[in-house]
Amino acid sequence: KGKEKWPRGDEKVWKDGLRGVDKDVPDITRSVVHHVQTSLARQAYNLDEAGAYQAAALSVRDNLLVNWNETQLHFNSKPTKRAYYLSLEFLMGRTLDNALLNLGLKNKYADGITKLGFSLEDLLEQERDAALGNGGLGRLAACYLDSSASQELPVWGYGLRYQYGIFQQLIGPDGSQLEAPDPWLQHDNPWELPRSDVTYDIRFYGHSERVDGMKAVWSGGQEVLAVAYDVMIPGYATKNTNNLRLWESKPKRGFDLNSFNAGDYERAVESSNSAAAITSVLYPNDHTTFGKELRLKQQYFWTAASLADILRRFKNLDKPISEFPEYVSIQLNDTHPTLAIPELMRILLDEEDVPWDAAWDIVTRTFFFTNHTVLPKWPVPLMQHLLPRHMQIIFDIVTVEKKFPGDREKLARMSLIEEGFPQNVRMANLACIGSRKVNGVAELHSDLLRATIMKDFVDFFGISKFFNVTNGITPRRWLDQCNPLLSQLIADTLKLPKATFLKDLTRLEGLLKFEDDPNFQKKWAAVKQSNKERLAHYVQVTTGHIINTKAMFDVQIKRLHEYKRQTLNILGVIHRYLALKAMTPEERKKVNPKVVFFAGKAAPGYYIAKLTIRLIVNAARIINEDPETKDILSLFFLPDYSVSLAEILIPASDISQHISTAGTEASGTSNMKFCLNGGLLLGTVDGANIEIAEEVGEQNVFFFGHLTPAVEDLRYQHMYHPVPIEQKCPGLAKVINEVSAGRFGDAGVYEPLLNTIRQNDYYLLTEDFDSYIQALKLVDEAYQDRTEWIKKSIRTTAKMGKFSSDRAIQDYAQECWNIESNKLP
Ligand code: 4GP
Repeated sequence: KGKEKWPRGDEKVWKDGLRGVDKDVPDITRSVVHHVQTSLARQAYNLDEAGAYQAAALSVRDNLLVNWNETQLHFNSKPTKRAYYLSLEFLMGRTLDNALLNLGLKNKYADGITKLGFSLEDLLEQERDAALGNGGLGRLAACYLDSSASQELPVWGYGLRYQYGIFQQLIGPDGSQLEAPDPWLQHDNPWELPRSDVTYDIRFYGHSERVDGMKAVWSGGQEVLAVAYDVMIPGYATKNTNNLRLWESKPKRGFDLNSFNAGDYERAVESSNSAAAITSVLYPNDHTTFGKELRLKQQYFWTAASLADILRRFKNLDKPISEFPEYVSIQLNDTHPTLAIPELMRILLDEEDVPWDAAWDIVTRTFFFTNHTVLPKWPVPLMQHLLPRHMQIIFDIVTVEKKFPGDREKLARMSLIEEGFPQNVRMANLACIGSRKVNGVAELHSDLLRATIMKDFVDFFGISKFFNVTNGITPRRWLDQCNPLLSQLIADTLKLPKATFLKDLTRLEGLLKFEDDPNFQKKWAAVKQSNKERLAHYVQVTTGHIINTKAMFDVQIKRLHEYKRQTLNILGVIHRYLALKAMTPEERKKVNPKVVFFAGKAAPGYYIAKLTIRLIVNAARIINEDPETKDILSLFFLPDYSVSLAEILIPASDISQHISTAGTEASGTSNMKFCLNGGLLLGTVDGANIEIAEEVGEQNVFFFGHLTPAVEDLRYQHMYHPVPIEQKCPGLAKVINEVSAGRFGDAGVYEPLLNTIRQNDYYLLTEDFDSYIQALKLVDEAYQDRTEWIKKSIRTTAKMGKFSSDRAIQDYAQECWNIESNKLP
């Protein structure tokens, strides 16, 4: 870089920006230059994009900190009821852009940074995603934090500060997924504040001795230190700035000096390593990791630290402990934080001297439980070893037994303990019994909970304990940030400031008035086109492929899982490819071109899901090179799916796929993101797809497949009266045979995947394949009439108001937490 002009940008601005020189310099450049000089100890002449990003981020952080401090002061100034969102995952993505948007400083920073010789866009690209989550559940938590702050609600998040987030996904030479660690903290993270003043001792193992009735003393074992890191969560267009507190584990005292002095160095650091290991890595979600001691340790470490912190804050209010639920509501994000229930019991019984019944009353008025998916269990022996006191408390909770003393079968189903070798603790039952309310995440899912796994509890507690909060997404990130052109077009068309609809998404309905306006339709189509070009550019830079942006863009992005049926999609693509191959060149000329995108990670231990990735990648290699078809069909698996990649893919999609077997996808949230950005939905009658169709009108979505009530019967048929696939679904059989025969390489490799369909076909691909292909055909036909398609797209966006996470958070605030908005003056 020797020949580069020194410094970059305007020399005077740099010089003026030096501390205390010229009072007239705009604040922003001055504060960035100040951070370059002092926080980074660098200078204008050697500053690269990474350094400039750090300095800009630190400068934005200064703004956040002022608001954050004021918010805490404001809420501490009088006794305020607060809600706490306990989530083992927060999939935050990047922060700088979001912070600038919410603070209303985007243009100012863009200008200031330009003056310093950089571009804001380039700096945004420097930031690494904070990927402390697996998928929907973690991203939902991030949207909820944004909405809570934006609505000036006193809500804090509590989570873990993993040293390594979700693994980085690479694709190996044979097309398989490879995993590498995600060292997201390698460079300083400007968005967190280490709080060495906020620490708690957390105990594991040891023994518990009953002292007096229901009380006990838990002692011995291992103690580790929980250290807080605070992440500021700015509200949109408000000063209110909430907190996300993440815990890091540390050894309580350095290392073991006795062993060190005796020359046993390994032993000396052993316990300190084991303490630090607790928060070292996020567990990938493969539903088989239960029973891992470290994961149970994570869960206890985090819930215990969070509760200690919440209790300390409550005690500052100087209120009797019986009033705890009047000031504290705690949301359990799935069963992961369920140990908070026995932990609060332990504190109340053993440390606060509250009698059992009063303690249980406090607990069951404090917690609220959201179910997102299947039900984990923990082996009793593991719990007994790691958390002996909590195991005692769980055995002491006999709420249900008291009410149905005679009904053995019912008791067995509802019990916290599942009999067997070993016995298991049923975390969902514990969460349900210990919470004031229980909810699912979409209407269908909540109905299913009430009708199936929670049925006995509905009989026991009454229906009013069980309700629904349909998930939502934040329009700040998922409209304005990811699709600035669309956001601007909407503002210009509705003649409204952006803040109007970014704060009240139902205002988008105003767009319906313009759906027939050819001028508006043209602008709408132009925005989509430019987002497709942005994605094409990304693909070209990352893969070298050039994409036809006039083609229909068809996208499926989500965790790889059998129930989400990426396999159905790829087999559908192959079906299309074979059909194109069978056409004459003349016939092919009439076909509308299509590009299919996949992205998503499979859990490292999930063999079948990984085979699906391999099949997609290898099918792409053949299909994209086939001179007969490559102009009308191409296929991409974009590696290392992340929030930031989703922000590029979603605005570019014409159609997106949400095709889970009916009754298996609790809600889905990317379906909402695509629709908000004017992408149409191809899906099964499942999760939130149903409510989306209710809003936008069924004529504007493409539904296919069996309905939930049929699924159980079909599975039964497959199990006991199997019909060979050639008979059941010849179209699919043909595709499977081609794959099996090695048409896409690797003959034999895919057998285990194909056998899941040939054999009991639990996810019902053979049942839904024909109607899926039919639906794809309808999509093709609809796309021919571009004007009608654009109208559908406008209508879809216009009717997405319900799916704002602002609405969802209001549901929680009113139905559960009983907290109120309180805007900073
Ligand atoms: C997901 C569900 O699979 C998805 O349907 C839902 O939209 C999302 O939670 C948010 O509620 N579950 C997970 C998980 O991500 O880890 O269980």
